[in-house]
Amino acid sequence: MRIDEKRFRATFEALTADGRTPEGGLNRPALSRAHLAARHSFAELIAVNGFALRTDGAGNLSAWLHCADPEAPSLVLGSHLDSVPHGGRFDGALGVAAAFEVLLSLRDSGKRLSTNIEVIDFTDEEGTWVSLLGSRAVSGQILARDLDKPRGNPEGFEEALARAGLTKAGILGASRVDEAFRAYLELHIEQGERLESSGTDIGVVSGMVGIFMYLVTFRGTASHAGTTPVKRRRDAAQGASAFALQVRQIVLKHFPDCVANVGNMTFAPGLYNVVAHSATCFLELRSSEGARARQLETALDKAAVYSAKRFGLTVDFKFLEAVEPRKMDFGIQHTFRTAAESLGLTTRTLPSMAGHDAQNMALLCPAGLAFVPSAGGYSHSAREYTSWNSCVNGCQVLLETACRLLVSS
Ligand code: HGY
Ligand code: MN
Ligand code: MN
Repeated sequence: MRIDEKRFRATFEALTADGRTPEGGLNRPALSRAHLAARHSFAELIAVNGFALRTDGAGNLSAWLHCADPEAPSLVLGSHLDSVPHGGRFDGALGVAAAFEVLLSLRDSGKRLSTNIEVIDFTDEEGTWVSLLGSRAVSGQILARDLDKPRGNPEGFEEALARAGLTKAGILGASRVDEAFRAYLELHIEQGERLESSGTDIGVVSGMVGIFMYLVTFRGTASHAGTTPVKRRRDAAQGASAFALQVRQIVLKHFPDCVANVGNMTFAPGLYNVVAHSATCFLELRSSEGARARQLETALDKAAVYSAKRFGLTVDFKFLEAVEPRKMDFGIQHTFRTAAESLGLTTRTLPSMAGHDAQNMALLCPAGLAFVPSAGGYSHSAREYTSWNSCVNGCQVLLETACRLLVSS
Protein backbone atom coordinates (compact mmCIF):
# COMPACT_ATOMS: atom_id res chain seq x y z
CA MET A 1 0.00 0.00 0.00
CA ARG A 2 1.46 3.45 -0.88
CA ILE A 3 0.65 6.86 0.61
CA ASP A 4 -0.65 9.63 -1.64
CA GLU A 5 2.38 11.97 -1.53
CA LYS A 6 0.56 14.99 -2.96
CA ARG A 7 -2.29 14.65 -0.49
CA PHE A 8 0.18 14.15 2.39
CA ARG A 9 1.95 17.39 1.41
CA ALA A 10 -1.35 19.25 1.24
CA THR A 11 -2.23 18.00 4.74
CA PHE A 12 1.17 19.05 6.10
CA GLU A 13 0.81 22.53 4.57
CA ALA A 14 -2.73 22.87 5.97
CA LEU A 15 -1.55 21.85 9.47
CA THR A 16 1.47 24.18 9.46
CA ALA A 17 -0.21 27.31 8.09
CA ASP A 18 -1.52 28.70 11.39
CA GLY A 19 1.06 30.48 13.55
CA ARG A 20 3.73 30.72 10.82
CA THR A 21 6.58 33.09 11.68
CA PRO A 22 8.31 35.38 9.11
CA GLU A 23 11.43 33.20 9.57
CA GLY A 24 9.41 30.15 8.41
CA GLY A 25 8.87 28.46 11.75
CA LEU A 26 5.78 28.11 13.95
CA ASN A 27 4.81 30.16 16.98
CA ARG A 28 1.77 28.41 18.47
CA PRO A 29 2.24 27.53 22.13
CA ALA A 30 -0.53 25.29 23.50
CA LEU A 31 -3.99 26.90 23.73
CA SER A 32 -2.77 30.14 22.12
CA ARG A 33 -5.02 31.59 19.39
CA ALA A 34 -2.63 30.30 16.71
CA HIS A 35 -2.68 26.80 18.24
CA LEU A 36 -6.47 26.80 18.43
CA ALA A 37 -6.55 27.93 14.78
CA ALA A 38 -4.33 24.98 13.85
CA ARG A 39 -6.70 22.65 15.71
CA HIS A 40 -9.60 24.20 13.82
CA SER A 41 -7.78 23.46 10.54
CA PHE A 42 -7.32 19.84 11.66
CA ALA A 43 -11.02 19.60 12.62
CA GLU A 44 -11.95 20.90 9.16
CA LEU A 45 -9.73 18.27 7.50
CA ILE A 46 -11.40 15.58 9.61
CA ALA A 47 -14.88 16.77 8.69
CA VAL A 48 -14.14 17.32 4.97
CA ASN A 49 -12.83 13.75 4.77
CA GLY A 50 -15.89 12.31 6.51
CA PHE A 51 -14.20 10.93 9.63
CA ALA A 52 -15.78 10.99 13.08
CA LEU A 53 -14.28 13.78 15.20
CA ARG A 54 -13.82 13.57 18.97
CA THR A 55 -12.30 15.89 21.57
CA ASP A 56 -11.78 14.82 25.16
CA GLY A 57 -11.68 16.79 28.42
CA ALA A 58 -8.00 17.61 27.91
CA GLY A 59 -8.69 19.05 24.47
CA ASN A 60 -7.04 16.14 22.65
CA LEU A 61 -8.51 16.14 19.14
CA SER A 62 -9.06 12.84 17.28
CA ALA A 63 -10.19 11.58 13.88
CA TRP A 64 -11.77 8.12 13.95
CA LEU A 65 -12.25 5.37 11.39
CA HIS A 66 -14.50 2.86 13.17
CA CYS A 67 -14.54 -0.80 12.25
CA ALA A 68 -17.73 -2.86 12.37
CA ASP A 69 -17.15 -4.09 15.93
CA PRO A 70 -17.69 -1.17 18.38
CA GLU A 71 -15.94 -3.19 21.12
CA ALA A 72 -12.81 -3.53 19.01
CA PRO A 73 -9.50 -2.09 20.27
CA SER A 74 -8.05 1.06 18.66
CA LEU A 75 -4.80 1.47 16.81
CA VAL A 76 -3.81 5.06 17.71
CA LEU A 77 -1.40 7.18 15.67
CA GLY A 78 -0.57 10.79 16.42
CA SER A 79 1.60 13.54 17.78
CA HIS A 80 1.00 17.24 18.59
CA LEU A 81 0.12 20.49 16.83
CA ASP A 82 1.35 22.84 19.56
CA SER A 83 4.86 24.29 19.27
CA VAL A 84 7.40 25.94 21.54
CA PRO A 85 7.39 29.74 21.18
CA HIS A 86 9.11 30.54 17.84
CA GLY A 87 9.68 26.85 17.12
CA GLY A 88 9.95 24.89 13.91
CA ARG A 89 7.38 23.56 11.41
CA PHE A 90 8.12 19.84 11.72
CA ASP A 91 8.16 19.13 15.50
CA GLY A 92 4.79 17.44 16.10
CA ALA A 93 2.96 18.68 13.01
CA LEU A 94 4.77 16.17 10.79
CA GLY A 95 3.55 13.33 13.00
CA VAL A 96 -0.08 14.45 12.94
CA ALA A 97 -0.01 14.98 9.15
CA ALA A 98 1.61 11.57 8.56
CA ALA A 99 -0.86 9.83 10.87
CA PHE A 100 -3.76 11.46 9.00
CA GLU A 101 -2.32 10.32 5.66
CA VAL A 102 -2.14 6.76 7.03
CA LEU A 103 -5.83 7.02 8.04
CA LEU A 104 -6.79 8.23 4.55
CA SER A 105 -4.70 5.52 2.86
CA LEU A 106 -6.25 2.78 5.02
CA ARG A 107 -9.72 4.07 4.27
CA ASP A 108 -8.99 4.31 0.52
CA SER A 109 -7.67 0.74 0.52
CA GLY A 110 -11.13 -0.56 1.43
CA LYS A 111 -9.39 -3.06 3.73
CA ARG A 112 -11.87 -4.77 6.10
CA LEU A 113 -10.72 -3.56 9.51
CA SER A 114 -11.13 -5.44 12.78
CA THR A 115 -9.56 -2.54 14.71
CA ASN A 116 -10.68 1.08 15.07
CA ILE A 117 -8.11 3.58 13.80
CA GLU A 118 -7.66 6.84 15.71
CA VAL A 119 -5.46 9.79 14.76
CA ILE A 120 -4.84 12.10 17.73
CA ASP A 121 -3.39 15.56 18.28
CA PHE A 122 -2.31 15.76 21.92
CA THR A 123 -2.68 18.97 23.93
CA ASP A 124 0.41 20.82 25.20
CA GLU A 125 3.09 18.26 24.36
CA GLU A 126 5.66 21.07 24.72
CA GLY A 127 4.75 21.89 28.29
CA THR A 128 3.76 25.50 27.79
CA TRP A 129 1.59 24.75 30.82
CA VAL A 130 2.23 21.10 31.87
CA SER A 131 4.70 18.89 30.01
CA LEU A 132 2.99 16.28 27.76
CA LEU A 133 -0.34 17.37 29.28
CA GLY A 134 -2.71 15.65 26.83
CA SER A 135 -1.05 12.22 26.79
CA ARG A 136 -0.49 12.32 30.56
CA ALA A 137 -4.22 13.04 31.00
CA VAL A 138 -5.21 10.17 28.66
CA SER A 139 -2.88 7.76 30.50
CA GLY A 140 -4.31 8.76 33.89
CA GLN A 141 -1.14 10.48 35.13
CA ILE A 142 -2.41 14.00 35.76
CA LEU A 143 -3.17 14.91 39.37
CA ALA A 144 -5.00 18.04 40.55
CA ARG A 145 -1.75 19.40 42.01
CA ASP A 146 -0.11 19.23 38.55
CA LEU A 147 -2.66 21.83 37.40
CA ASP A 148 -2.18 24.14 40.39
CA LYS A 149 1.12 25.70 39.45
CA PRO A 150 1.42 25.20 35.66
CA ARG A 151 4.94 26.41 34.86
CA GLY A 152 4.50 29.00 37.60
CA ASN A 153 1.76 30.92 35.75
CA PRO A 154 -1.64 29.88 37.14
CA GLU A 155 -3.40 33.03 35.88
CA GLY A 156 -2.17 32.48 32.33
CA PHE A 157 -3.30 28.86 32.47
CA GLU A 158 -6.85 29.83 33.61
CA GLU A 159 -7.06 32.29 30.68
CA ALA A 160 -5.80 29.67 28.21
CA LEU A 161 -8.26 27.06 29.47
CA ALA A 162 -11.13 29.55 29.12
CA ARG A 163 -9.97 30.44 25.57
CA ALA A 164 -10.01 26.76 24.63
CA GLY A 165 -13.26 25.97 26.47
CA LEU A 166 -11.46 23.52 28.76
CA THR A 167 -11.64 23.04 32.54
CA LYS A 168 -9.28 21.47 35.07
CA ALA A 169 -12.02 18.97 35.92
CA GLY A 170 -12.24 18.03 32.23
CA ILE A 171 -8.49 17.41 32.08
CA LEU A 172 -8.60 15.26 35.23
CA GLY A 173 -11.50 13.31 33.73
CA ALA A 174 -9.83 12.57 30.37
CA SER A 175 -8.26 9.29 31.46
CA ARG A 176 -8.74 6.37 29.02
CA VAL A 177 -7.02 3.72 31.11
CA ASP A 178 -10.06 1.40 30.82
CA GLU A 179 -10.18 1.46 27.03
CA ALA A 180 -8.83 -1.27 24.71
CA PHE A 181 -5.89 -0.22 22.55
CA ARG A 182 -4.06 -2.29 19.95
CA ALA A 183 -0.97 -0.03 19.90
CA TYR A 184 0.25 3.55 19.61
CA LEU A 185 2.56 4.67 16.79
CA GLU A 186 4.23 8.06 16.37
CA LEU A 187 6.42 9.57 13.68
CA HIS A 188 8.62 12.48 14.79
CA ILE A 189 11.71 14.38 13.67
CA GLU A 190 14.85 13.33 15.55
CA GLN A 191 15.67 16.89 16.71
CA GLY A 192 19.33 15.87 16.81
CA GLU A 193 21.98 14.97 14.25
CA ARG A 194 22.66 11.25 14.77
CA LEU A 195 20.58 10.05 11.78
CA GLU A 196 21.90 12.70 9.45
CA SER A 197 25.56 12.21 10.45
CA SER A 198 25.30 8.44 10.00
CA GLY A 199 23.31 8.73 6.75
CA THR A 200 20.43 6.69 8.20
CA ASP A 201 16.88 7.01 6.86
CA ILE A 202 14.80 5.93 9.89
CA GLY A 203 15.48 6.00 13.64
CA VAL A 204 13.77 3.30 15.72
CA VAL A 205 13.45 4.72 19.24
CA SER A 206 14.41 2.35 22.06
CA GLY A 207 13.12 4.67 24.78
CA MET A 208 12.80 8.27 25.97
CA VAL A 209 14.55 10.14 28.72
CA GLY A 210 12.84 11.23 31.88
CA ILE A 211 12.48 15.01 32.23
CA PHE A 212 12.66 16.59 35.72
CA MET A 213 11.87 20.28 36.27
CA TYR A 214 12.70 22.62 39.19
CA LEU A 215 12.35 26.24 40.24
CA VAL A 216 15.58 27.39 41.95
CA THR A 217 15.25 30.75 43.76
CA PHE A 218 18.21 32.61 45.31
CA ARG A 219 17.38 35.30 47.86
CA GLY A 220 19.65 38.14 49.05
CA THR A 221 19.12 41.83 49.87
CA ALA A 222 18.10 44.62 47.54
CA SER A 223 20.50 47.57 47.90
CA HIS A 224 21.77 50.65 46.07
CA ALA A 225 23.91 49.58 43.10
CA GLY A 226 26.04 52.71 43.48
CA THR A 227 26.60 53.19 47.17
CA THR A 228 26.75 49.55 48.37
CA PRO A 229 30.38 48.31 48.39
CA VAL A 230 30.56 45.23 46.11
CA LYS A 231 32.05 43.11 48.92
CA ARG A 232 29.07 43.91 51.18
CA ARG A 233 26.36 42.95 48.72
CA ARG A 234 24.03 39.94 49.09
CA ASP A 235 23.51 39.82 45.34
CA ALA A 236 21.07 37.09 44.21
CA ALA A 237 22.15 37.56 40.58
CA GLN A 238 25.68 36.44 41.49
CA GLY A 239 24.44 33.30 43.21
CA ALA A 240 22.16 32.30 40.33
CA SER A 241 24.82 32.97 37.70
CA ALA A 242 27.47 30.99 39.61
CA PHE A 243 24.94 28.15 39.93
CA ALA A 244 24.19 28.11 36.19
CA LEU A 245 27.92 27.75 35.45
CA GLN A 246 28.23 24.96 38.02
CA VAL A 247 25.32 23.04 36.42
CA ARG A 248 27.30 22.74 33.18
CA GLN A 249 30.53 21.75 34.96
CA ILE A 250 28.84 19.06 37.07
CA VAL A 251 27.11 17.47 34.07
CA LEU A 252 30.24 17.56 31.89
CA LYS A 253 32.46 16.12 34.63
CA HIS A 254 30.24 13.70 36.55
CA PHE A 255 27.03 13.06 34.53
CA PRO A 256 28.08 12.84 30.84
CA ASP A 257 25.08 10.52 30.23
CA CYS A 258 22.63 13.23 31.31
CA VAL A 259 21.80 16.75 30.22
CA ALA A 260 20.68 19.78 32.23
CA ASN A 261 19.52 23.24 31.25
CA VAL A 262 18.96 26.54 33.03
CA GLY A 263 16.49 27.87 30.48
CA ASN A 264 15.43 31.06 32.22
CA MET A 265 16.81 33.36 34.91
CA THR A 266 14.84 36.35 36.20
CA PHE A 267 16.18 38.92 38.66
CA ALA A 268 14.00 41.05 40.93
CA PRO A 269 13.48 43.92 41.00
CA GLY A 270 15.37 43.76 37.70
CA LEU A 271 16.67 47.36 37.61
CA TYR A 272 20.00 48.92 36.62
CA ASN A 273 20.55 50.63 39.94
CA VAL A 274 19.30 47.99 42.41
CA VAL A 275 21.27 44.91 43.50
CA ALA A 276 18.94 41.94 42.86
CA HIS A 277 17.24 40.65 46.02
CA SER A 278 16.07 37.50 44.25
CA ALA A 279 16.94 35.44 41.19
CA THR A 280 14.74 32.61 39.88
CA CYS A 281 16.12 29.88 37.59
CA PHE A 282 14.10 27.41 35.48
CA LEU A 283 16.15 24.20 35.79
CA GLU A 284 15.50 21.03 33.80
CA LEU A 285 17.49 17.80 33.82
CA ARG A 286 17.09 14.70 31.66
CA SER A 287 18.28 11.12 32.01
CA SER A 288 17.23 7.78 30.56
CA GLU A 289 17.57 6.29 34.10
CA GLY A 290 15.41 7.57 36.96
CA ALA A 291 18.12 6.73 39.55
CA ARG A 292 20.75 8.79 37.68
CA ALA A 293 18.33 11.70 37.49
CA ARG A 294 17.89 11.59 41.28
CA GLN A 295 21.69 11.52 41.75
CA LEU A 296 22.07 14.52 39.44
CA GLU A 297 19.23 16.30 41.28
CA THR A 298 21.09 15.82 44.59
CA ALA A 299 24.35 17.10 43.10
CA LEU A 300 22.67 20.22 41.67
CA ASP A 301 20.78 20.88 44.90
CA LYS A 302 24.15 20.81 46.77
CA ALA A 303 25.64 23.12 44.13
CA ALA A 304 22.80 25.59 44.65
CA VAL A 305 23.40 25.60 48.43
CA TYR A 306 27.16 26.11 47.82
CA SER A 307 26.57 29.09 45.46
CA ALA A 308 24.09 30.60 47.89
CA LYS A 309 26.57 30.36 50.77
CA ARG A 310 29.35 31.87 48.67
CA PHE A 311 27.34 35.08 48.20
CA GLY A 312 25.59 35.17 51.58
CA LEU A 313 22.23 34.12 50.13
CA THR A 314 19.49 31.62 50.88
CA VAL A 315 18.22 29.25 48.20
CA ASP A 316 15.00 27.33 47.57
CA PHE A 317 15.40 24.28 45.27
CA LYS A 318 11.80 23.34 44.37
CA PHE A 319 10.80 20.26 42.42
CA LEU A 320 8.04 21.17 39.90
CA GLU A 321 7.17 18.17 37.76
CA ALA A 322 8.60 15.05 36.14
CA VAL A 323 7.96 12.85 33.13
CA GLU A 324 9.41 9.42 33.88
CA PRO A 325 11.79 7.72 31.39
CA ARG A 326 10.13 4.98 29.33
CA LYS A 327 11.24 2.09 27.10
CA MET A 328 9.44 1.56 23.79
CA ASP A 329 7.80 -1.82 23.08
CA PHE A 330 10.29 -4.29 21.53
CA GLY A 331 7.65 -5.75 19.23
CA ILE A 332 6.75 -2.34 17.84
CA GLN A 333 10.44 -1.48 17.45
CA HIS A 334 10.86 -4.70 15.44
CA THR A 335 7.81 -3.89 13.30
CA PHE A 336 9.06 -0.37 12.56
CA ARG A 337 12.49 -1.82 11.69
CA THR A 338 11.21 -4.56 9.36
CA ALA A 339 8.70 -2.20 7.76
CA ALA A 340 11.46 0.30 6.96
CA GLU A 341 13.81 -2.40 5.66
CA SER A 342 11.04 -3.83 3.45
CA LEU A 343 10.94 -0.37 1.83
CA GLY A 344 14.69 -0.43 1.25
CA LEU A 345 15.37 2.12 3.99
CA THR A 346 18.26 1.98 6.45
CA THR A 347 17.50 2.04 10.19
CA ARG A 348 19.30 2.45 13.49
CA THR A 349 17.98 2.07 17.02
CA LEU A 350 18.57 5.01 19.34
CA PRO A 351 17.32 6.57 22.59
CA SER A 352 15.43 9.85 22.48
CA MET A 353 16.77 12.78 24.54
CA ALA A 354 13.47 14.54 23.83
CA GLY A 355 10.22 13.71 25.55
CA HIS A 356 7.30 12.46 23.45
CA ASP A 357 3.63 11.55 23.88
CA ALA A 358 4.55 7.95 23.07
CA GLN A 359 6.19 7.66 26.51
CA ASN A 360 2.80 8.15 28.14
CA MET A 361 0.82 6.07 25.67
CA ALA A 362 3.28 3.26 26.53
CA LEU A 363 1.39 2.97 29.84
CA LEU A 364 -1.81 2.10 27.95
CA CYS A 365 -0.55 -0.19 25.19
CA PRO A 366 2.51 -1.27 23.17
CA ALA A 367 3.93 2.05 21.89
CA GLY A 368 6.59 2.93 19.36
CA LEU A 369 8.23 6.00 17.90
CA ALA A 370 10.11 6.38 14.62
CA PHE A 371 12.40 9.28 13.75
CA VAL A 372 13.31 10.92 10.49
CA PRO A 373 16.50 12.99 10.19
CA SER A 374 16.69 16.66 11.23
CA ALA A 375 18.97 18.73 9.00
CA GLY A 376 21.92 19.91 11.10
CA GLY A 377 20.15 18.56 14.19
CA TYR A 378 18.34 21.86 14.64
CA SER A 379 14.94 21.94 16.36
CA HIS A 380 12.81 24.22 18.54
CA SER A 381 13.75 27.05 16.18
CA ALA A 382 12.87 28.26 12.67
CA ARG A 383 16.04 26.48 11.45
CA GLU A 384 14.26 23.15 12.04
CA TYR A 385 14.13 21.30 8.72
CA THR A 386 13.56 17.77 7.41
CA SER A 387 13.76 17.05 3.68
CA TRP A 388 10.43 16.24 2.10
CA ASN A 389 11.89 12.95 0.87
CA SER A 390 12.58 12.00 4.51
CA CYS A 391 9.05 13.05 5.49
CA VAL A 392 7.63 10.80 2.76
CA ASN A 393 9.90 7.92 3.90
CA GLY A 394 8.66 8.36 7.46
CA CYS A 395 5.01 8.45 6.45
CA GLN A 396 5.38 5.36 4.27
CA VAL A 397 7.07 3.49 7.15
CA LEU A 398 4.24 4.54 9.47
CA LEU A 399 1.66 3.16 7.00
CA GLU A 400 3.61 -0.09 6.46
CA THR A 401 3.98 -0.54 10.23
CA ALA A 402 0.26 0.09 10.80
CA CYS A 403 -0.63 -2.45 8.08
CA ARG A 404 1.61 -5.10 9.69
CA LEU A 405 -0.01 -4.51 13.08
CA LEU A 406 -3.51 -4.66 11.59
CA VAL A 407 -2.77 -7.92 9.83
CA SER A 408 -1.42 -9.40 13.07
CA SER A 409 -4.43 -8.27 15.16
O1 HGY B 1 11.13 19.09 25.28
C1 HGY B 1 10.99 18.04 24.66
O2 HGY B 1 11.69 17.11 24.89
C2 HGY B 1 9.92 17.90 23.61
O3 HGY B 1 10.29 18.62 22.47
N1 HGY B 1 8.67 18.36 24.13
MN1 MN C 1 7.61 17.11 19.65
MN1 MN D 1 9.31 19.86 20.93
